[in-house]
Amino acid sequence: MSNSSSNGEGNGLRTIIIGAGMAGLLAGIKLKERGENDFTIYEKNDGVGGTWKENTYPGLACDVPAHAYTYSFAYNPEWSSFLAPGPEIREYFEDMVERYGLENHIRFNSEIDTCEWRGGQWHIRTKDGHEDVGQVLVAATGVLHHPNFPKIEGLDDFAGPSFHSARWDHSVQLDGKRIGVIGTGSTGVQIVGALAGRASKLIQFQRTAQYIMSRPGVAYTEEDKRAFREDPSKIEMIRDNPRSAEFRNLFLEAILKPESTALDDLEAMLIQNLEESVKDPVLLEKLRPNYRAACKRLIFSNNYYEAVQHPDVEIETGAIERIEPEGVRLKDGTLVELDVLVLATGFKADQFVRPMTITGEGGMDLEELWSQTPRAYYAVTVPNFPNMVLLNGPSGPVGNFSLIDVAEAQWNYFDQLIEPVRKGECLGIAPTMEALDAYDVRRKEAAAKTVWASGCKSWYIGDDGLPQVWSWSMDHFWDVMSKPKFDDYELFEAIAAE
Ligand code: NA7
Repeated sequence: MSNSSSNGEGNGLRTIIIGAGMAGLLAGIKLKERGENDFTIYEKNDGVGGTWKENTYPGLACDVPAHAYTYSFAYNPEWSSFLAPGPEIREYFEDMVERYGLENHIRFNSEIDTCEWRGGQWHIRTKDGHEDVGQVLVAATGVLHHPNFPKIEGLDDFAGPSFHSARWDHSVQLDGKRIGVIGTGSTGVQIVGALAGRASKLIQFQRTAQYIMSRPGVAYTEEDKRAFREDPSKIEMIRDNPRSAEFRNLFLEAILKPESTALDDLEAMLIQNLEESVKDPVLLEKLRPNYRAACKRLIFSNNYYEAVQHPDVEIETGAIERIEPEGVRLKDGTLVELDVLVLATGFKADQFVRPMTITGEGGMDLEELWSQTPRAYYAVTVPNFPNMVLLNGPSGPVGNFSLIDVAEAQWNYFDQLIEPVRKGECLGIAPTMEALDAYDVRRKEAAAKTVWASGCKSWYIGDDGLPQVWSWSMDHFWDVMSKPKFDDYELFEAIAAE
């Protein structure tokens, strides 16, 4: 077995990190900060950035304010606007690689196939046969990276170019074309916002109307950037902005207590945005959602309602029957003729580390443990999978918050959790099954009460019909992540004291 990726400089544990997106790079930076250099980040793509590398569609932007979607230890005064465009975020992560000297730790074009806990170590193997061994496994694979191709008959029959939003084909000429976009999630909304006026006809196929929250896309001037450079407290003001905090609290209350007036208030705010923005009464009714606000992930946009009122843009609410070479055939028999077809149909959000095969203590297969639905103790660790952490894993807070803050808190938790292994008190540490089961009971109980479970379809809902996301307050999350409860953990192969 080759262990060629080992940098051999470590004084601690060897760590294998899966994924060079936001969370995987974070793990690398944090290890370096501790003076631990014995780690390798395996990345299936040929560059860093994860979702910000894979998604390149027109209009791609983060809906969390740029200064909040930034590592807490690496502010970026240079963000071009309040909401950063996707390519800029990818560049930020590329800069982080350089700034923290991660280049030699990343193995690109290396997709891990299997991870096996054997003899107190994680043995991994990539698709191209490379093998490696380490004591710690960091699964930073992201949540939304397996494109969901809709089950629509004839999808392959379309004569023109057709692609998923996360696999944008930049060789395709868009200007002056008849473009169809299936889907009205954040992605479909951003694409339509960007393409309105460029296509000769832009038709968005809407199965479900969305609530849209307006959010200004203010561009920062050179003066703003200088101020951010000179006075980081200006950045902090955006991160802790009391007005956003006020909205966050209203939003959280609405999610966690759908019977509260907070949800009515939120809904009223969103409907007001719709009614004030859209003039044509027919279009307005097409865009009026028929479910509770925030049941689906809230969409932030400053240009969507303007875009859908562009004379060349159309919202098609007729159900799709099938795709034909010339375009989309609706159930009522109408053929919507198209030159380009974009599938903004989302992701398989229940995949996490799949399709890797991960085998834990005693040959336990993660797939088996997850046969009903992906589970992890407080979203981070899994019984019988020692020294393994999931960053932004199942049941974590993924809804409308900065996932960077979430990953940083999860890393801080794991960093403390792994201490007994670092000290040589044991070879491995993992939560007990009882602890996971008890957590799951609490989680399901809380999840069933949230607005996410109020009857709409969304990527938050798991196979068990319940939301797969953090269903308590964020304060509870920060609190739980601040310190591991070691009583809920078991140690593997403890080394007897001399
Ligand atoms: P989403 O939010 O999962 O949206 C997918 C969209 O695709 C949604 O409007 C779906 O309609 C639609 N869809 C999916 N399958 C079909 C079929 N078969 N027919 C018609 N319409 C379909 O994915 P996004 O990529 O937009 O956003 C994902 C996350 O990325 C987002 O929340 C941010 O966190 C960033 P539906 O609403 O189910 O009726």
